[in-house]
Amino acid sequence: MAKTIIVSNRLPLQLKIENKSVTATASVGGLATGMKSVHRDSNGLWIGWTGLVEEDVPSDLADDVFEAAIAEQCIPVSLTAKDIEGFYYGFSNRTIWPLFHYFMEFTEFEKQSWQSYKEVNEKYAEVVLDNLEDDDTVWVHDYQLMLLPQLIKRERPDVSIGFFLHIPFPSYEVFRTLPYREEILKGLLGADLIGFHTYDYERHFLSSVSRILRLDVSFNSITFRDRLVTVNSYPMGIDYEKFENAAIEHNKKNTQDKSELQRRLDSHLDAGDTKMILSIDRLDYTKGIANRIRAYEYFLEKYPEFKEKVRLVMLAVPSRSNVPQYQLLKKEVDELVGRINGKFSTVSWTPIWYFYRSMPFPNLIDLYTSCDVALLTPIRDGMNLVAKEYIATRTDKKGVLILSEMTGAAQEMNEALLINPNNFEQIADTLKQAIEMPESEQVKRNNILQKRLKRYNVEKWARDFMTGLEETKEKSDHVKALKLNPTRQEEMLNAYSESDHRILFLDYDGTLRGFVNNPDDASPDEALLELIDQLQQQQNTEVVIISGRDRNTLGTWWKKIPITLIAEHGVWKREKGKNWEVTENVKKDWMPNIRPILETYVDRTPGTFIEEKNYSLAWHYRNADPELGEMRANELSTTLKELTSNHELGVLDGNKVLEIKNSAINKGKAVTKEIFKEDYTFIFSIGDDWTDEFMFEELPDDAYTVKVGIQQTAAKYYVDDTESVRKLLQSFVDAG
Ligand code: GDG
Repeated sequence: MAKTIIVSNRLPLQLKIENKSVTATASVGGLATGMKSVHRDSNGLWIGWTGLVEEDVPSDLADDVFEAAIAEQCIPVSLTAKDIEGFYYGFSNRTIWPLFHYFMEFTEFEKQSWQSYKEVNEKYAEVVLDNLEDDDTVWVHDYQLMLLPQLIKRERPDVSIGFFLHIPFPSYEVFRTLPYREEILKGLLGADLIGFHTYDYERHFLSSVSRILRLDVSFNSITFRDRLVTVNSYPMGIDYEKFENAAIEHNKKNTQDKSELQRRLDSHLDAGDTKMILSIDRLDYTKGIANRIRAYEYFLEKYPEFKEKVRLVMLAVPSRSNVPQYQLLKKEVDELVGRINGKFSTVSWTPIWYFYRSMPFPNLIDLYTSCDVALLTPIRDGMNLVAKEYIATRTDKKGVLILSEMTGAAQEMNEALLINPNNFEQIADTLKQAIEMPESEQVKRNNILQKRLKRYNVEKWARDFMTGLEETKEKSDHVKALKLNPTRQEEMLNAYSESDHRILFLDYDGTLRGFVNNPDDASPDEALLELIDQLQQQQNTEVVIISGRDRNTLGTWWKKIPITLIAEHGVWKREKGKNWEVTENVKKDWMPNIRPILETYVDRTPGTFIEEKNYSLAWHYRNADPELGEMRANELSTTLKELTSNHELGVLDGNKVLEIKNSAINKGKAVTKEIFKEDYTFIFSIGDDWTDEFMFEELPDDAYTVKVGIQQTAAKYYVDDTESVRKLLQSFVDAG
């Protein structure tokens, strides 16, 4: 049975070695819960690191560690202390983590840790490949494993691979500073589906792919080599029921069943003296903890009436304490808390309660349910699940969430009070607003938030991603079916050899000749002239070059070769051995009206230019900045379509070119006229862009239609590039 393999840096397990025996307990984090249906219910496997380095596992217990993991449907990747230093503390947490969270000043570019990152990704790949069977699906998680998709795809191109990034993907301007940016992007593009928490991260990624790798991006699809990669956003939810139920159970407890922490909290709550403001995060510089404390200080100064009336309950969970910035942050937070408590405390009041530790889940619920306000102020955060968990535990729908707009969660939680974490004035005012917010308003806001969080829970997130991955596979299968593989090519060559009357329609740019920056420089090279000449010399073979180019250029380039030329999508024709003639009676009176519009786009988009043909105008944007070019092309296309709709004019979206021409003219019409003139028994057409689709659609079903490049098409087959086109035509010549 086909299975899903989940891969993440850490396994969802806690392994302990005590008294020469190994015990494994499943951990219950958000990711593990979300993946439960994929992992546990469908015979899945989870591959990752156990948390124990090789040096810490006595050799006689290595098998036991493996067995303990297997019992939980997990397979360990064995890593050394050196691996963890270079790959995890090094490249993952001193390069990628700060850079992707826009902390460029903390980002270190160390060649050795990059080396270790590559080696460890290879180690993961090895374990995945060892466990991979036909039809399995792989879902890779997070920034520690960005090279893994490509490492798997390289060995197993048939396997469907998904990747999800749990942290932000930064803007191109930041990402481009990474020395290994190409490798990282190519590593990720091994996946068939790449998921992000928000549309903004998706947009940043697409922008980097288009600018750095200069690949074609169409909406959310990227053409990478012979594959289509889909990119989409899937905001991660929480295990809503788990938090809601825990809160319900918590609220039912009588005093003796309550935790020690809750009893202490109650003694303050019952006295009704203070409102509690909650803050929970890993102690990480991205979470804006120091800023939060300073903003709280500012609040107490700006609104002194709240002294002794509020308390900040701050849980900071130890994290990555091997990395210097985290050690410095710990020191800074300790000092800030000490200073502020020293400054404001009274005999009966401490403004900040600070816990630097991890708490068991029931205590987390104690905090969530006891605090009137949650103050979460990350400087950057991929999503922030704490915000969602706080809302899920508010069973009476009271409580106010103050949330940084720099978190992914803020995009879905508009009913929270959103703040800029750098604006102390705003945070202080918002704290006041939260404390004074009428209960009816709190209920109204939380009602909406809860409904949404309940619907988009973590299981739905995992399901949506898996469905997206299946759909991506179907989409690329559809395109893959068309690949002109050796068997299909042989069948085509047999038909070619057996035919006594053949016609070949060949598009020029992007088909016979690769694209160059200046279209005037794309004249046929000697090899191409020779190839086409040999082709036209074949018995009973009609060769037609059919292009959007103007007749002068085509005529000059192919002067010496006796073939038929069709120019400007079918307006002009030069039959073999004859002169040019107009085949369609077309108007040109629209040109003076449209040209000025194109000129404004040339002015506003550096690198673009207008090509004026006899019966059409073309705006080329191949040399423009890729994103700006696409954006302007969309804009211009919409404007032109509105303007031209009543004038029998059409706008063709070609390969990096928009062409405005009479809509009655297209390559489909032109080829139809040709094939009806004689009785052909082998019809072939090949082309790369949208304008060639007219040919593919109009030609009879038994015609051999071939698209150059992998895209949705009406053609039957596709080949990868212009080099393959030439090889194919050469095989016609050889077949005779
Ligand atoms: C990364 C991204 C993204 C916290 N303290 C304790 C405890 N927790 C639990 C919370 C919550 C989780 O840890 C923290 O999740 P966050 O989303 O807030 O933050 P990161 O750890 O930075 O996670 C983040 C996430 O991945 C998912 O994609 O949202 O942006 O940075 O679930 O409840 N749990 C227990 N004791 C604690 O003391 N038991």
